[in-house]
Amino acid sequence: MKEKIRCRAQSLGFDDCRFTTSAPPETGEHFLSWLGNSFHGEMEWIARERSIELRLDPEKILPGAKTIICLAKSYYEGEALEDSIESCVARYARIPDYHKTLKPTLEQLTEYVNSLTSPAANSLSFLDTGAILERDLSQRAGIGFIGKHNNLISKKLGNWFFLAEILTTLEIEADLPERNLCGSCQKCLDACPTGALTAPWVLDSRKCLSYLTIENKRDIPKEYHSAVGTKFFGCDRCLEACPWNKVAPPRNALTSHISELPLSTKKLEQMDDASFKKKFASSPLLRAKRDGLLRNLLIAQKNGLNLPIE
Ligand code: B12
Ligand code: SF4
Repeated sequence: MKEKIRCRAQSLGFDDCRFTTSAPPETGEHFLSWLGNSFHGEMEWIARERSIELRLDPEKILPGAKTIICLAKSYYEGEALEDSIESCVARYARIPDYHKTLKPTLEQLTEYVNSLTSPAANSLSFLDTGAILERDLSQRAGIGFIGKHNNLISKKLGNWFFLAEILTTLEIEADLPERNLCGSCQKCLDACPTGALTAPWVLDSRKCLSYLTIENKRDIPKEYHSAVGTKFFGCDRCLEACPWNKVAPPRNALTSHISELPLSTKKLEQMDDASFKKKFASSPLLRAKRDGLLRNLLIAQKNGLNLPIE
């Protein structure tokens, strides 16, 4: 059954597929102390009682669950041209929104998993937004190890990949966890321009440019404006610094959609929310909303961003 699922995952375009049990994640205590320190900032959804309860015990999400199928999908598409508009956006956001593009394939795989037994298994799939500690469980399944920058690093993919999971009532033998291979390397911590990585494996979202430019709906505190530089959506500096990326060849052909977006402060100012939603519908940039994107562009522009901004 394991090989069948792996083969189907591969034919659907996933770059890795591994298995773990549905037992609680090992680093629940870390998650609780992260919340206790308010490192989630204003992402209140992650701190709700029910969200915590489910993240600490996947079996509460699906009673009778036995296995978690962990999947990785690379988004590494080679290097963007220096000073191009793509280079000012986090890599994951240069391509159309993975929540939309990966969902149909994840659903196909989930249906396939259910069809393997009679009576059919019961399964639920997750892609970023579910109440599940994706990195933790994926490390236990052996997809990779959690780096000091908090991201999962794979020996074959580097750190440029999305995670997705299928929680299922099927009982499948677990794979071995990956061991941590960071060693004494601290390049990601040194690369962070805001000190958001307050210690290895500890991220204070309130200082993280990914949070400040995407999730945060308020002004970006002045003290971080120069750190934004010209990168107006998300941040990849800690990920770029990881030496494990040297082993990861580009997996996909460049499919950037960024240069087709109306990324002009003037155009954004003239746009109402409905037309913004329409124009940015398939882009991850939608998440920042019109006001957030405009806020970011104005800061980046002050820092020298020289793009089609009229
Ligand atoms: C909230 C969130 C954010 C927040 C908070 C980030 C954070 N570090 O928690 C913000 C907005 C800042 C963010 C940013 C980014 N995110 Co995000 N995010 C999430 C989300 C929705 C939840 C993460 C979470 O639960 N955080 C709480 C913390 C405490 O949990 P954790 O990070 O999983 O940490 C665990 C481990 O670090 C471990 N641990 C802690 N200490 C130690 C110590 C040791 C020794 C060990 C071994 C383990 C260990 O315990 C923790 C708890 O279980 C996940 C999807 C999901 N459902 O999991 C995506 C997710 C983590 N994000 C993702 C991505 C791609 C990003 C960005 C790269 C996007 C960008 N370029 O701008 C950045 C990276 C910033 C960074 N350095 O982490 C991917 C990561 C893929 C990967 N290869 O790891 C995910 C998995 C989404 C996906 N499905 O692909 N994100
Ligand atoms: S994403 Fe940027 S700001 Fe956030 S921890 Fe990494 S380097 Fe620091």
